[in-house]
Amino acid sequence: MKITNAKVIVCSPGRNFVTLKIETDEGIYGIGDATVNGRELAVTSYLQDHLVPCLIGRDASQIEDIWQYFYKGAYWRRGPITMAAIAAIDVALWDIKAKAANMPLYQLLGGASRTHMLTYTHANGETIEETGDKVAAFKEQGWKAIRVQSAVPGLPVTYGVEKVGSLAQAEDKPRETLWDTPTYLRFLPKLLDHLRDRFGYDLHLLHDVHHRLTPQEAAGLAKEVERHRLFWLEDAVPAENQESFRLIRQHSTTPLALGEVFNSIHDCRQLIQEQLIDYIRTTPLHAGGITHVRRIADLAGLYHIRTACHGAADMSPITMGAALHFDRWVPNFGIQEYAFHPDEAKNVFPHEWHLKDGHLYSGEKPGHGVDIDEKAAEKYPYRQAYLDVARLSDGTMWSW
Ligand code: GCO
Ligand code: MG
Repeated sequence: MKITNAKVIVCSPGRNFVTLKIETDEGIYGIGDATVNGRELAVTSYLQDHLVPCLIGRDASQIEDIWQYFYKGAYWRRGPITMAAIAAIDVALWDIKAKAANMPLYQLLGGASRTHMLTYTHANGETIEETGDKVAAFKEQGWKAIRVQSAVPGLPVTYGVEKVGSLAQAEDKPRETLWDTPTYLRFLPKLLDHLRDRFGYDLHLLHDVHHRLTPQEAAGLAKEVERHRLFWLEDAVPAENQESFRLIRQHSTTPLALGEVFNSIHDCRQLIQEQLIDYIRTTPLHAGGITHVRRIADLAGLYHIRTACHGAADMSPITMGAALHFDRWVPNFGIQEYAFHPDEAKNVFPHEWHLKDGHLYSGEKPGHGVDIDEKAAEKYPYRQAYLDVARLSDGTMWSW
């Protein structure tokens, strides 16, 4: 089966998405997501200008060889742009292979290990009470796991406490926000105290620190919130330095998750092998597609670490489809994140996966079950948008 055409489609149905569509001489096509939030056009060019010309004419069934060809062949290995571009090709090729086999993708991966996926969503409130009310509403809808974020009093903007699914900022420059660690560290336990008092312990609560603490601060926080029995504390520390998680581990039993910004198994090898984390958040987009995420999951499985695919709304419904087929198969599944795509995105990317009672279902259609309506996509041209940046009150740049 020869690849006859591959095109990159950039659209903004509520937010920006970069899609690769691969066509074959047998009339079967597949699609993959290449979105890197805030850097969309870099990966678009990487695909269009550098990978697509080398893809045409190749045998679509050689997924592994094509992955290695683009990974080793670049010479400049790894990095989010390279790995997202390779992922888009990889996911589109798995889609084609599964459609050609007339099977849902999870069957090709080895068959189902479960029927449906435990999923968490986001309760974000301006106040502790408002966050609690949102948790109550999700609980009512059947959700079993909820990530809780609340505006930190005194800070003008807090990560996560924004309209769900919206573009970060449709502006020509990133918005500058303010961060203050001591205020946050005093505040978070109060939010969790309120939620445990109100809802008890029969509900999974998660929290995302979003890379803002030092290892020593994170160790103190993880120890203090042990009493709240979190499902996890996410991205407590920026993880370029994998060893820094040793300090947190030595002081606390709070489960730790990270990896949404990782793009390779080498970013998490030490974290996994030293058992410094409990959940690995790599997803089949930013970490090199199904082919590479499967390798990470297998390594993690040896060390009792479970998967937890990143599922923010800045990855298209295609990534959610691919992730759900991966989740359906992976033996060491932990949880899946879901942050609701804008309605316009649902029209551009018709999909079979669906939500019921706080769980996601992959669907049974051949392939990954997600399509693109190219006519509908044309109605939503790309808009420049950046993620926020953060500074301390004296102007020092901080991690957002
Ligand atoms: C999460 C993430 C996101 C990221 C976003 C950046 O846990 O879902 O932290 O909210 O901030 O994906 O593009
Ligand atoms: Mg996160």
